[in-house]
Amino acid sequence: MTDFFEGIETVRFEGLDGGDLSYRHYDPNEVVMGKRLEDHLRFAVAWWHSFAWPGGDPFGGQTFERPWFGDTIELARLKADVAFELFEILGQPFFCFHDADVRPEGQDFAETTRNLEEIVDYIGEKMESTGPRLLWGTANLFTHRRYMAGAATNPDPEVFAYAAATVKTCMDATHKLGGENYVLWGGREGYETLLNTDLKRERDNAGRFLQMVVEYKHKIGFPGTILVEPKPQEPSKHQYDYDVATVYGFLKDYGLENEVRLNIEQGHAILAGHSFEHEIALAASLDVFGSIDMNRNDYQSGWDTDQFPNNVPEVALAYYEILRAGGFSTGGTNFDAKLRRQSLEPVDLVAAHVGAMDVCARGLKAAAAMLKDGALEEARARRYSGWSDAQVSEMLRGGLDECYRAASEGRYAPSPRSGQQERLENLVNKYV
Ligand code: XUL
Ligand code: CO
Repeated sequence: MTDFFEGIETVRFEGLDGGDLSYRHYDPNEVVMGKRLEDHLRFAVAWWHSFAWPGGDPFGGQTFERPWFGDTIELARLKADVAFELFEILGQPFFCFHDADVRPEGQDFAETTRNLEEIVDYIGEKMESTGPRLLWGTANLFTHRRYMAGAATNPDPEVFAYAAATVKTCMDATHKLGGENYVLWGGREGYETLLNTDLKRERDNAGRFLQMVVEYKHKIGFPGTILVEPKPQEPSKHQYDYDVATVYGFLKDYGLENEVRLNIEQGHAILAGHSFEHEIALAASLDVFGSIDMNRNDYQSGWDTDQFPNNVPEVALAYYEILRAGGFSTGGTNFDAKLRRQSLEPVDLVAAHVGAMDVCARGLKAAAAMLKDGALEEARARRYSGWSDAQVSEMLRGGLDECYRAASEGRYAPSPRSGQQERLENLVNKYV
């Protein structure tokens, strides 16, 4: 036991009148649509933001003073101790990590790998004795200076190889810990300027890299899902995994659309000019939806602010699409969210997650109520009901000539109908 969270009790569901550090909406055992809320939401804490991030911004460095900051195995163990204490306080069923979040960097690849293996064993013991599971593991292929021009898309093949070797060690670690997914976010897989970039080669190299990941997954028998996390820019000016549509085209090009699914993040969707629910709905419709990184971007700032979610109507629409798609299978709700840099106290870390979990629970329950009500789905079905008409398949088969003939004969004389947007929005507001 460390003393980091001293005086902070385990957080419990207390209902609407509950205290500051209680769940007012998230009762893990509440059954919604035949499933416990905990099993619907599958919450995860992100190691990088909660334990590794020092609180810096482009104008200033570290604001957080954590007793585990430093690059030694002993401090990495202390960090893991505190992490598992937070999971216990929150009752979090899952966590996620990058290699660089949990282990110190060594002098060379071999030492770095030994450090990772040592700390993964330690984490494994803690998982066994306390219960939380690994939602996903991933490799940090963007912080170290060797990756400044990308990893899989680096102009230097030695960096490609180093990154691939690192991914192998992270997949091994994820597999060993029983991880349910493995994530690849293309941190610097993009470019700063086209003037020095061979775009076609870089895209092909990224395709081969992902094929190698999938081949290795099958080789070691990793049963989890490989997930790609789209983001349009930041840190690179342009990133190849721009958004769901772009990644889907990429997967098709490299024959991976049945092997890889998507991890969709609210803030990344906003940066790409989409809504979170749009990205989820599109992935679901293409049958590549996997998991979500739940957070909130500031709508004015224009960068990835990674705040904890606090907007129930938005979150409800996201979970509405997830429930329509049948809910999570191996995926879950990972809080890829960080404290504001002035939120110095250990209790701030607890409160941030408590609030976020409550927001998600409210959102999911609202989404389930909207589905149960059925009016939205009925309105959608009514809007497209013309497509079940027999003459429609004839029209589709017949091509332009058939459409011309039918329209000339007056068989198609469309009369515009209301899209009913305001009425549908009113319906949503009934539940959020
Ligand atoms: C960065 C981001 C990452 C990924 C994992 O914007 O979202 O934390 O989720 O590498
Ligand atoms: Co993310």
